[in-house]
Amino acid sequence: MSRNQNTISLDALVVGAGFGGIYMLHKLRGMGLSAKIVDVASGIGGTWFWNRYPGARCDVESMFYSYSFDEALDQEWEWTERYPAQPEILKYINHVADRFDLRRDIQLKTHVTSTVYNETDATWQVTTNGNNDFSTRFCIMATGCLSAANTPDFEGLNDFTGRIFHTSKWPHSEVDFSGRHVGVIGTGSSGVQIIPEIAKRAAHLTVFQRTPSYVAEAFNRPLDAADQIHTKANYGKLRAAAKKTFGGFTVAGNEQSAMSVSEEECRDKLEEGWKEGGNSLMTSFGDIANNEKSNMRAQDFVRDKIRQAVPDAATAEKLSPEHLIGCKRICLGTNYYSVFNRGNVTLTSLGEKGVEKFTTTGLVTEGSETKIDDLVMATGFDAMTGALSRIPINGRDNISLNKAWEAGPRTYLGLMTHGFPNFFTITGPGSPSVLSNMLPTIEHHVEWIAECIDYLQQQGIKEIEADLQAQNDWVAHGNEIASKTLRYSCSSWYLGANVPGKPRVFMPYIGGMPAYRKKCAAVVTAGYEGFCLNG
Ligand code: N01
Repeated sequence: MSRNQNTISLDALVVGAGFGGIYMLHKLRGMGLSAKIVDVASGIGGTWFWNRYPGARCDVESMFYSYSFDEALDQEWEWTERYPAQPEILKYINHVADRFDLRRDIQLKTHVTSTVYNETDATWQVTTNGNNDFSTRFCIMATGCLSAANTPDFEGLNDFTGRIFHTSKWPHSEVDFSGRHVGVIGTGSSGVQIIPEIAKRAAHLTVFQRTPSYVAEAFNRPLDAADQIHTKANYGKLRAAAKKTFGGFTVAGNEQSAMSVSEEECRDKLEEGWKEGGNSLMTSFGDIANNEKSNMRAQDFVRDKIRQAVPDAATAEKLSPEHLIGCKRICLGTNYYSVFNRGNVTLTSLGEKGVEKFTTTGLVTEGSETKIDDLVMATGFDAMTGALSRIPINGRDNISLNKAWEAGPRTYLGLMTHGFPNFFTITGPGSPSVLSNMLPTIEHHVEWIAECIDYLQQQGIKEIEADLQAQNDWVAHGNEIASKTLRYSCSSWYLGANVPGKPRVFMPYIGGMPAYRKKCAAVVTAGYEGFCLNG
């Protein structure tokens, strides 16, 4: 029963005002449906609203980290840099919300406290901490893959008297590190971006590293007019070509095996990829991600780059990863490694015991205390499932999503879960999501969901739900192909390995965007094969 006086009835409620939610609302409106977005944040932007730490930047090129659904929008927006910084991305999504007059249906500062399916009238009852609840036919979770912060439960953290920050919940006002002793825990993508920024200002920065990362040089640069004009004139063609690539990125890459060429030729090609910047290193050859020997050549290449950037052999050694390259998501940095040449930066490798405990004045590692004024946790996310598992979601027969997913997420196509009718997940686990360029991937899901809802309306169908067998087959297929890849072999957040107690299941679908798009389209053509359509 609802605690609040007001319950707003809707055709569709979208949870999350990031890129997925914003486009979903626009689409639903266009179909003449009553729809709203709720988001706990005080502004729109999803992950880009929260991750406003110094240095935050996207590792996908700006002109393709943008919506494609409106040609005029494509043509009018001017990106300023090759890789967009967080403020520019946030400005872009705010522009989109205004341009399509979406704000009047976005309810911010509203936390969804539960989502329960009422079988009697086939509605989702969504309660919030705000002044109103919702009763909605369709519930669409646009809660993001990397939105729930992973905050390790460090012993004694509450005793620490200094300032504590998490990269994914960064304050809105500028944080001044000048003259401070700062500790950063975490050297993934967020750590790699924030560490050089803090180093510029702090009196001293200690980086606490559990696992070193492979960091490719971004070679970010301002976008000149010629870049923009060329891309804008060819947007359609370029976007269509990107859709044919594994991850929906613009760089198609070289199909050759790194082992099919001499060591010298291989290095030259990797050097070309490195200089191209960004992910081009990984696409220098077609099999870096799935042939261990080819992977080793790319690893050696980056380890040499580290030694070149960091003359102190002991530090270079500590910075050199040993795991397979690309197994964890490769980071994109700007002069990351050379920051460790600075006199005010210390790299501390965490031993077996990790961070042993916090004291009032610092943290203890390998039995000794490092005193710090400020702690920055760049410890990542409870990826893909965290945002959903933190909301009580109960479907048919009152089964909870957490129970249904207790051995790892189970979905059909990453779009729906058996037992949860009319409940969609945009870029949910079981879809390519984080292994692809999120913007076109989000658009694909939004358009699939919109088409599905339209079909249900046209056909007078009350409910759609993933068929259990189809879901089981999809999960088995996803696991089977993931288990054959090198990505399966290391402790990454793709596997949930960064969160203690989380089931180790490879969560994104690793069959590539083209195969995935084909499957989603085939399902529709076959009358929503693998889904149960009721009533
Ligand atoms: O998080 P991460 P992230 N004690 O999980 C360490 C996207 N993103 O926020 O590797 C000590 O990658 C952890 O150590 P380990 C992108 O998809 C993109 O950096 O688990 N250390 C690791 O070093 C990315 O992949 C961009 O051993 C602990 C770090 O914290 C994803 O978000 C920018 C620890 C976490 O790294 C996540 O990136 C930012 C503990 N208890 C993010 N727990 C760009 O577009 C964790 N760590 C460029």
